[in-house]
Amino acid sequence: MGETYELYYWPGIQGRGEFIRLAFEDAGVPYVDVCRARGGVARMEKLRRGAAPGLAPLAPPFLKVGDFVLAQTAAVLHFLAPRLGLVPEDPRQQLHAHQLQLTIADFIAEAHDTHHPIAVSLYYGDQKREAKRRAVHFRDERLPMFLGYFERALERAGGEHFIGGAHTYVDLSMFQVMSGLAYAFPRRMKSLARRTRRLRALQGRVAARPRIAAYLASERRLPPNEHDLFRHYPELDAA
Ligand SMILES: N[C@@H](CCC(=O)N[C@@H](CS)C(=O)NCC(=O)O)C(=O)O
Repeated sequence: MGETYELYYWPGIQGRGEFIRLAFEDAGVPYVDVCRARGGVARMEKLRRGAAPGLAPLAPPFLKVGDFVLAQTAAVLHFLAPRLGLVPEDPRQQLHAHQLQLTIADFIAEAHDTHHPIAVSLYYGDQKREAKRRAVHFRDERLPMFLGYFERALERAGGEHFIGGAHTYVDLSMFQVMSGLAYAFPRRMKSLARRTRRLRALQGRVAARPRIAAYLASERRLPPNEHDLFRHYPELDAA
């Protein structure tokens, strides 16, 4: 293909776009974060309405390379990773990476639903009571369940990396999940610290990778905020 990689995602939040940004940043491969420039959101909306040939994306993030447009975070990473050197060549390992990324997608959807349990079209303030109820179950049941699964998967893979002893996009994505959870649920994540030793060590190793460290210190890395997927509402957190 050889063309420019264009990433389409909402400006102002890390969101699901961040999983794709981290892959480009870690690989040191140039990409255009289209919506961060003037007129970018309008271009994104045109593509959502079907302006490019072929299948139109339903929701961002999506990637455009030449006239090929691809949506769904996990599918975009599955497509990009071999090109960016972020997954081994073995097709089974690529599918296991994809499986883990899809599980991450399930996990972050549940994290999001703690602050929007009724509808994304409503403000948080309009669903605060339901959010509190939902957050109890997320903190007590779902969060330990997902984190336990990922901690065990990392242990079974040797403790350093999720796939084949190699650094992959799944390691990068897990860094993002752990960072987001630490921001949104600091008290609960602290109480789970002993049960997430390997995941926290992985988070530290990814943050220390030279290109990732440079990215995190740059203006390109947006600060977390309460419009994002991971939001810090103290009333939704508890040890
Ligand atoms: N399963 C999709 C979810 C995409 C998604 O929910 N995108 C959000 C932003 S993070 C959005 O803009 N949704 C618009 C909508 O659902 O109308 C993925 O993983 O990429």
